[in-house]
Amino acid sequence: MSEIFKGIDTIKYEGPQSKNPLSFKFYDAEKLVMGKPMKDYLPFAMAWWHNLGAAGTDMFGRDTADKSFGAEKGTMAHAKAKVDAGFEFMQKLGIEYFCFHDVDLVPEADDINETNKRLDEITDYILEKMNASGIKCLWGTANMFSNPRFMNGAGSTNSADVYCFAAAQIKKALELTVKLGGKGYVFWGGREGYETLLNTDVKFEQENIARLMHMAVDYGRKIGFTGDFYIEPKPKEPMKHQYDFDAATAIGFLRQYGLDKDFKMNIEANHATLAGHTFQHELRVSAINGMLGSIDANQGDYLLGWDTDEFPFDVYEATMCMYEVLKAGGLTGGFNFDAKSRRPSNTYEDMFESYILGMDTFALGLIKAAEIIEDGRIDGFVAQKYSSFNDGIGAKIVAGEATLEELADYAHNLKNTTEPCSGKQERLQGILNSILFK
Ligand code: XUL
Ligand code: CO
Repeated sequence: MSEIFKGIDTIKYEGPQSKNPLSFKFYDAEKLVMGKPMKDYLPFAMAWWHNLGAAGTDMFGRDTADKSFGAEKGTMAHAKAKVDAGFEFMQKLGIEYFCFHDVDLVPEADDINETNKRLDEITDYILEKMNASGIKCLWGTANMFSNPRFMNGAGSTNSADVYCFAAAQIKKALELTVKLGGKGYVFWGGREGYETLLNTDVKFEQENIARLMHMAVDYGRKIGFTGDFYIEPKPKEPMKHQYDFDAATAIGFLRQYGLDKDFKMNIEANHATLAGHTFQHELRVSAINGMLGSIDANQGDYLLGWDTDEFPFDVYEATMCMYEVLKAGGLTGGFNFDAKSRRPSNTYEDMFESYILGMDTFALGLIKAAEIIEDGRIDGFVAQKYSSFNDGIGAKIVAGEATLEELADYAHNLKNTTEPCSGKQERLQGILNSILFK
C-alpha cells in the first residue's frame, strides 16, 4: 500500500508562534492540564462520511474535491482505498478514534445480503488496520435516511416492510460495532419526523421508534455490546420537524419509554444552534440529567438556518463546551468531527488543516476551561448566588422538609424590600474575556 497523502508528514505540536500551517498550535497531546495529559480529555474521532466521502457536492454543484484515493468510486477497491486513506490520515494527526455509518464503509448493493457480505469483508480489513495502529472505533450507526425506502422514516415509517429493513440494518451495524469494539451506537433520527401533521400519527410513530430502540438494546446486549446507545438530537433537516428535537425532548422520550438506562446523548453543536439553543445549553441539559455521552464537534453559521457542519473554530463555544465537559467529569464517548471542509477547500492539505483547526480549537477550549475552573470566580459567584438555600428556611426547602403554609407564614414576616442579588452578568463576561485573552 503506497502513501496517499504524499508530502504531508506526521503533524506535530509547534506552539502558537509557529507559522507552519501543518502543525498544531495548541493541541499538545502529552501536555498536562489539571494533572492529566490533554489527549485523555480529548478523544478525537474522524467521521468516515465527511472526511473520506464528502467531496463538495451541494444542491447547486458537483464535487470539487477528489476523494477517489486512486480507485474507481463505487467499487470495493475504493472502499479499501478509503480505509487506507483514513488510517494514514488518523495516524498522521494522532487521532485515536473513528465513527462510521454502515454505508460509509462500502457501496450499498441492491440486495442487503450482498451489502452485508461487503461489510464483513471491509471490517476484516479495518480490524487489521486497527490492530496494527492502535486506532479504535468510537461509535457506529446505520444510515436510515439516504435510501429512498426511508422517505417516510425508519422507525417512524408507515410501512412494516421498511421497518424490517431498518431493523436489519441496525442489527448488522450493531454487529459491526461490536466486532470493531465501538464504545457507542448512535441513533440520529434524520427521517424520524414529519412534513405535515395532516398525514401523520405522531403517537404511533413515536411508539414504533421506541419499540425499535428496545429491540436494538436487547439485541446489542445479547451480542455483548456493553457501551452506550446514543440519541443525537436535531430539530429539523431533512424533515421539517424531527422527534428528537433537542436534548430535553429526547431525554423525555427515553424516560417515557423506559430507555433511559441504556441511552445517553450525542450532542452536536450545529444541531443545538438549529434548535435555537447554544451548544453549551444542550451539554448542560444532558449533563444535569446524567446523559452527557458523546459530542459531534462542529459548528454552524448563525446567519444560516441549516446544518453547515463547519469545523469548529469559535473559541468561546469550545471553551464553554469544555467547561461543561470538565464539570460533568468527562465524556464516556469522545469528540467526533462531524464536519466537512468548505467546498472551495478542496485539497488533501485542506483535509489536514481542517482537522488541525478543530483539534486546536478544542485544545484551546480545554486550556481555557481549566483556567476558568482554577480561577474559581465564576463558580464561586454561582455558589454565592444560591447561598440563601444553604441554611435557615432555604436549607429546609432543599431538604424537602418545608410546607407551603410554613413558607407563607415565613413570608408574611418579611419586609417587601427583600431582593435577590444582582446577576452580575457583565462582570462574569468580563472575567471570561480576561481569562481568554490574558
Ligand atoms: C446529520 C448528522 C449525522 C449523525 C450520524 O446531521 O449529524 O451525520 O451524526 O448519523
Ligand atoms: Co452528527
